[in-house]
Amino acid sequence: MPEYIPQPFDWVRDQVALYEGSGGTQGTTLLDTGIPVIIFTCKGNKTGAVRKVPLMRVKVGDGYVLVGSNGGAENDPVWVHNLRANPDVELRDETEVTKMRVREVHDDPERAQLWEAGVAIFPTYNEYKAKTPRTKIPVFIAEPI
Ligand code: F42
Repeated sequence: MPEYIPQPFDWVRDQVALYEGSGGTQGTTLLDTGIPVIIFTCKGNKTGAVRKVPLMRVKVGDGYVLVGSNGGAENDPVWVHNLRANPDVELRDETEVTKMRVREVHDDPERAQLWEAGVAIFPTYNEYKAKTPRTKIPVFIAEPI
């Protein structure tokens, strides 16, 4: 079994530990915003390690939108590379853990629809879009296998 390597950021690592450690009953929102969060588990494309990534919970039908905003940073989050290499993930939404396959969505109208679904949950995505020099913030959809 590959080893789990936690994220280097304390607040993220601690959220994953509380969320998963409580079986999805605690630590399920973004800090004190009350906005719900999911965690996906993927495989590191370089280390092969187990990686766990909390993201805002953007549910569309029985799928979830994964937005690579990375706080508006100039570079994509590296989990994007993991998903492009290994699209099979486990997605935890509170107490539910589901095996899902991820696909990147490049083209409108689907991409625009998924982006709007994200902004409806977390308007700050539009601030990140304005802040980042990246031309496109990667958008994926995770769908049950
Ligand atoms: N990030 C978002 O981009 N969007 C969100 O909606 C979002 C919401 C959110 C809610 C709660 C919370 O606690 C965090 C949230 N985040 C959100 C932050 C998110 O969890 C990530 O911290 C952020 O997206 C950055 O992702 P990242 O994959 O770039 O993480 C870095 C910090 C990281 O973990 N780096 C590791 C390291 O050691 O530096 C390497 C991780 C990794 O996957 N390595 C791969 C491997 O093989 O193991 C290689 C990757 C490569 O370089 O190809």
